[in-house]
Amino acid sequence: MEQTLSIIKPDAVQKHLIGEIVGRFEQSGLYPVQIKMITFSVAQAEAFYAEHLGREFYQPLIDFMTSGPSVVMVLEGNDAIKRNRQLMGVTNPDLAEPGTIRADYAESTRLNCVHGSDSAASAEREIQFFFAKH
Ligand code: IDP
Repeated sequence: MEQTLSIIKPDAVQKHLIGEIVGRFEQSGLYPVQIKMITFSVAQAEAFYAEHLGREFYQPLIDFMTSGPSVVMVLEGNDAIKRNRQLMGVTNPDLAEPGTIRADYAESTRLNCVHGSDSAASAEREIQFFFAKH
């Protein structure tokens, strides 16, 4: 069993896609084991996306991620990191495989519905970021 961090971003929450997206995960054997709804603060968004500081899309990304509530969850399942990325599709929805979340629902490379950890190291860091034990 492996764990990964998934975010349903503000665009997808606004479009009432929480149930649809969580349903796809569950039907694929990726089960939420922790879940919460948060509105990112600017500080949280900047820290979460620190690796993109300086890129031209960084500030619009921070504005987008702080624009409304997101659903943050830990998904558990076999090969969860890679399989979540497959279900999501690639960053640009025009290039995403048909049937992926981004191909079906994302309206742009920025407003692309979901986040998923891209490696074991990222998954560990990102799960800790949102679900640190106190
Ligand atoms: P990922 O979410 O597919 O892992 P990253 O390269 O880590 O993609 O980028 C993080 C997020 O930043 C993307 O999901 C998207 O919302 C936004 N983003 C990335 N590249 C661009 C871009 O070229 N234009 C606009 N937004 C972008």
